[in-house]
Amino acid sequence: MESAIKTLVTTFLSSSKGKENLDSKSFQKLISSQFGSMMENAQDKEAVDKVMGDLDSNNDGEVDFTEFIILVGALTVACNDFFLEFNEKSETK
Ligand SMILES: [Ca+2]
Repeated sequence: MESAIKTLVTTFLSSSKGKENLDSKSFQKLISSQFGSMMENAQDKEAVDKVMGDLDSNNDGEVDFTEFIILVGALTVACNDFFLEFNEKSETK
């Protein structure tokens, strides 16, 4: 878990080039490079802009680390649900 947290922080900081916020271009780059297999529309700029708008809770047009973690949390929950469902299906076989 510690290494997962370290990866989150370093990935965010390398995408933001050490800044506290990701602008829309950096956010799109991070999403398509890191979540390409999890998010269907990772290459679609409009779809990514919508996700970014939903995350940007303080409406400053950028995504800070706290806002970014909400997305990671939501994707982690979705991933967990998928595996739980998968296990249930394989157990009933
Ligand atoms: Ca923001």
